[in-house]
Amino acid sequence: MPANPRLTRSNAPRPKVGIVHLGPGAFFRAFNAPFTSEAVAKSGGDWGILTVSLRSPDIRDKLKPQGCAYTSVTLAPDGAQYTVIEVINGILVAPEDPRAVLDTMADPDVKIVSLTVTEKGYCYNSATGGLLLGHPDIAHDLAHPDAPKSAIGYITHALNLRRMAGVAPFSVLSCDNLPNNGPLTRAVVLDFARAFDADLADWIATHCRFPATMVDRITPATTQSDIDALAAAQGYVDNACVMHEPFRQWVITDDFVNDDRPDWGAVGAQLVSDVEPFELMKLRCLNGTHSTLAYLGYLAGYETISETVADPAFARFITTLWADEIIPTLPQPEGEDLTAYTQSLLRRYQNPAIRHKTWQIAMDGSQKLPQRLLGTLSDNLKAGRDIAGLSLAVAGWMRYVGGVDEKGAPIDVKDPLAAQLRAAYDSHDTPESKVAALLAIRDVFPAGLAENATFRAAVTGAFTQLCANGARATIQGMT
Ligand code: CS2
Repeated sequence: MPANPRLTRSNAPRPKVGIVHLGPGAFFRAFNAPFTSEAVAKSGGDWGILTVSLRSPDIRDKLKPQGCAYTSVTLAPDGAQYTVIEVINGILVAPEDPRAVLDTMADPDVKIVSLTVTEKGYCYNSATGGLLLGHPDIAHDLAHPDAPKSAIGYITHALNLRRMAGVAPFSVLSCDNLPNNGPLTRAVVLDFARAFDADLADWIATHCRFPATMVDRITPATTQSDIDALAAAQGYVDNACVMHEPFRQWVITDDFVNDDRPDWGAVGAQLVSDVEPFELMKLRCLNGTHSTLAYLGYLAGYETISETVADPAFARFITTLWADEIIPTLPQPEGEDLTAYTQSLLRRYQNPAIRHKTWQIAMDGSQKLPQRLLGTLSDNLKAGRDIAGLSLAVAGWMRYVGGVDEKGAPIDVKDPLAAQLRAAYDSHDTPESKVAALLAIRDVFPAGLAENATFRAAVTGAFTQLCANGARATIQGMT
């Protein structure tokens, strides 16, 4: 049989580049790029995207040979839909040519710099919300304006080039799952700018805009078998394809420099004056239970989220968690019914076509726990509400970062603090002292929460049970 040809880009005219996007990962290709492509198709505008990988050449090597076109595969329980996306005009690998990245970001035609660089890409301290000035990449970037490494370094130095050239700033659009991601990005950029040049900080504070966003589409990492299945279905090879669920939701604060942005509202994005209630809803209901299912599901031996929630005890557990411990902490986002929202989340998790690995979601827990679980816990403690389920989730994370599963096999823990977490876990023998050692890590647990006696007792009790009985029996005992 002849081999399938590689996907190639059509000859359709390309809009000029108006967006630089940092972080060309699967989520960007499944979410931001299709939204922008549809907005351009519907309402026009020079909103081609130049995307930048801050580290690895992998995605560039996959996208470039196909002219940066790729397939967005929508996986519904009853079948797949294929859309070729051609809105990416080019891709740069920052370490290969930092100057080219800065020059593109400084180009007056670029109106927006958006980013999906994951939680750790912001180099921020979750307790203070400020920039980690001692972070090695930040220290490097302050000393090397021509060759930064971090997203924050690129953004601030590119804004400086625009200021020097008398060009208006771009809007900075964070699309990561962080609380108040727009103001948070503004705070770290201003911290960086202040450490570099106080006048630059003033200029950014006055002229730049940092709209907040809530982004949502479940997008597992693409696997070789996804690429093979696409080739079998469509007759071409696309190494940069992305697989995602049908659902998507994008809520954006409508606050851009010169009101310049693609017409995302025409293709379903919600442009609002206050994103925060939507962000809290999504971070706490979706990401909070995603992480809960990731740790406890992994420990119970489940490979994916859909397998985990196919276990009725787990489905009951998160349903109760939503109702008793999460929804009561939330302000009402306009137009949302929170109970219906969580019911539809459970259906999204159940989609068997989405093979979202518990191991993938378990990554970087030290960066995710604060906004996904710990804020919710603190709110419940203040209000005197139940915390049993959320405490079990935190105990699941603790058991997981210990690095050995329930059968005694090693767990490949991916986390910037992995070594520190493992050391804290291993340097103590009893469940009580292991929990105490982990709660003492201030980069994860704020003092007020870590020292709360009710919380300590609940996490210690849950962790002891997990160690004695395993995750599945513990969950079953709770429901
Ligand atoms: C997940 C998210 O990997 C994770 O931590 O919880 O990527 C989740 O799938 C998205 O936020 C859904 O919008």
